[in-house]
Amino acid sequence: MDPRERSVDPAAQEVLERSAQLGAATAWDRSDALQPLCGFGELGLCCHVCYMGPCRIDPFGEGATRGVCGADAHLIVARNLARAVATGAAAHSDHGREVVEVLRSAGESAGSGYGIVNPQRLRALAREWGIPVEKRADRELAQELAARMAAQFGSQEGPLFPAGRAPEPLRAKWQRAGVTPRGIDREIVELLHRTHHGVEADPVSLLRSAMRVALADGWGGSMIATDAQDVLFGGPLAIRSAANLGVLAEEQVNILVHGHEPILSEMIVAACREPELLALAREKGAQGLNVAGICCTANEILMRQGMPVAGNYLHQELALLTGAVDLMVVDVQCVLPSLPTVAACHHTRVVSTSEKARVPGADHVSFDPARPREAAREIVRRACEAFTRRDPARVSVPRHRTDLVAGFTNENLPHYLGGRFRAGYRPLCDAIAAGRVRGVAGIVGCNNTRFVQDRHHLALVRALLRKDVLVVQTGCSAIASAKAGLLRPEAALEEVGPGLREVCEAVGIPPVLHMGSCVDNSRILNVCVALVAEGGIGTDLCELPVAAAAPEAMSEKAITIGLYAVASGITTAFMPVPRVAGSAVVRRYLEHEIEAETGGRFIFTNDVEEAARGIIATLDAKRSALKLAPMLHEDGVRTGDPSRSLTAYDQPRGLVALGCGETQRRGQARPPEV
Ligand code: NFS
Repeated sequence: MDPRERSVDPAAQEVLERSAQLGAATAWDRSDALQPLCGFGELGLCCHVCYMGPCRIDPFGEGATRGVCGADAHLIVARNLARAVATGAAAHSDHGREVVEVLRSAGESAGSGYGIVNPQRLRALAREWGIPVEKRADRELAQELAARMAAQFGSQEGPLFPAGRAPEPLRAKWQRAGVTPRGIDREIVELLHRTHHGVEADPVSLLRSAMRVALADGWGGSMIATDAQDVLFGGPLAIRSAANLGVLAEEQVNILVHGHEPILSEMIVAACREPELLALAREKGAQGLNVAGICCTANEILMRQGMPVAGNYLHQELALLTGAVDLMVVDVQCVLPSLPTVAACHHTRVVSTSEKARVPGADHVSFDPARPREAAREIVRRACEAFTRRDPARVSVPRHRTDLVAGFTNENLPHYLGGRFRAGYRPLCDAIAAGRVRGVAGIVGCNNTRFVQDRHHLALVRALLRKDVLVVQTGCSAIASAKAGLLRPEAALEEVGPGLREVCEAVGIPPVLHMGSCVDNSRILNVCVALVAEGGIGTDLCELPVAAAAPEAMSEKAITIGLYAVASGITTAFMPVPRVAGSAVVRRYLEHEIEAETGGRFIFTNDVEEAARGIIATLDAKRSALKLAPMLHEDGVRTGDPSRSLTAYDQPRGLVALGCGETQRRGQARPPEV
């Protein structure tokens, strides 16, 4: 396979060329070996919730229309989707819980290994949570705040406290639809209960329950994770750094941190700054210690510490294939189980750290948040040891490395927009109202082997910039833009429409704002809340000229994020089409009917141009409902029809047949027209 068919990133292409010589199989090779993918699974029509099955529903109406228990296609599709949403919310929220526990221990003991780096944020949050702050020490406040945050997980009653940040009209909508989130754990457990055999049989009712779980993630687990992290590790500020495999330094010990929770990665960064460990690296023949990140943990240490980013999700194996990584340390989520096998091509060690995420073939250093420095030092020492086994003749690091600016948040953005003395969202709201900026789009999410790596992300960002849309990004999508140079303010300005350019130049912000990791999508919700509060461009999130997209979604977390965005009133393009195509009822609800309840809806597509058109049309529809000024620099390009018809989806790469032992007798696994 031509590497250009796998990734648009030249660094990835270079390593993929080499992977064949090394005899290493990557995610792309495994994807190819699995073709054709199972068409029943793709359409969401395979049910395995009980042991009478697995049952699969014929999408063409020629065979079985119900499972053994009597469940039809709509219930099966909704149940599969609901379970994905529950898992995604569980992942984010368990991350949030870990951070809250660290916050509590930082409050309890000065020797916990973690401190309160951002006492201002701690005090602001304490006030918001109704905790008296006068004449009280930071540590005392941290304990009380952590206790209140922790209680949000086990709370039996609603509503979830941070969800109170949502504007009143949105909370009223949730109330009417019955989706106001209660305790985070309770919502997840109840949804799983409902998906058990023989419980909830109404697909739409099940989807509403999934919505409540998704809201408990976005306005609960994820928001709490972000807030607690900002207290413990500092609120980010705009910061310069670099991205792509070229950040690996041939003359240094290279440690890659991969996963999600900054309670590990921050400690690795801190350990690498210790003089004794630097001395150890030099003793082993290296010039220093180089820490770089992969995936969301990369975003965390990028925006707080300025550490470079080695790559996004599909770069994790490629980084190991360079032969320059001495040790990759992982915690939880998005960590490929194949890593130790790929690492075995070279001297590279893979070290797992979480008791929740053991990786066969990896070394394990248990990371105990009560004694974090010890574990971090041990990991750095192992990396130095591994460096002595590196074979320079087998090292091949692509030269590609791009400068970037990252680290925008809902707290610091007003300062960048309005300056020190007029901090606020007014300049952005005015620019939107005046037709200089069309609106704001949050472009987030993963890589997926079903699309050429980064192609959808970059195509969508560029299409929206050209149409004067300010782009905010998180997760692996932000890293895609970083690698392509779109987080270099000066370079990105060359690709934007004239109105957005004027505004970016006047206030001094880049047109693509990096806002952190995937739990930091809660920052985007907070920006929307602030835009509503500033006034003039909508009194609820669904009125704002704002939209979202996950152009290369891969994980269950991504569908949970998409659903909480939609449930918050933000129309969201989701690619590839998640496994909903087998049910007209589920599609109709999520792509259309849900809008009457929340103000947002999904645009499910595999076609990035259709996504771009859908987003532009959404922004334009919001603008005209608000009677905002026409776009100042409209170029006359037709922007598409907001009410896209429900037709069969284009298939992404790879899906050709029904699979599961079926032949191709009935041709492509296309869903029926609705
Ligand atoms: Ni988000 Fe982060 Fe990346 Fe996707 Fe995985 S790292 S939490 S799930 S792949 S964006």
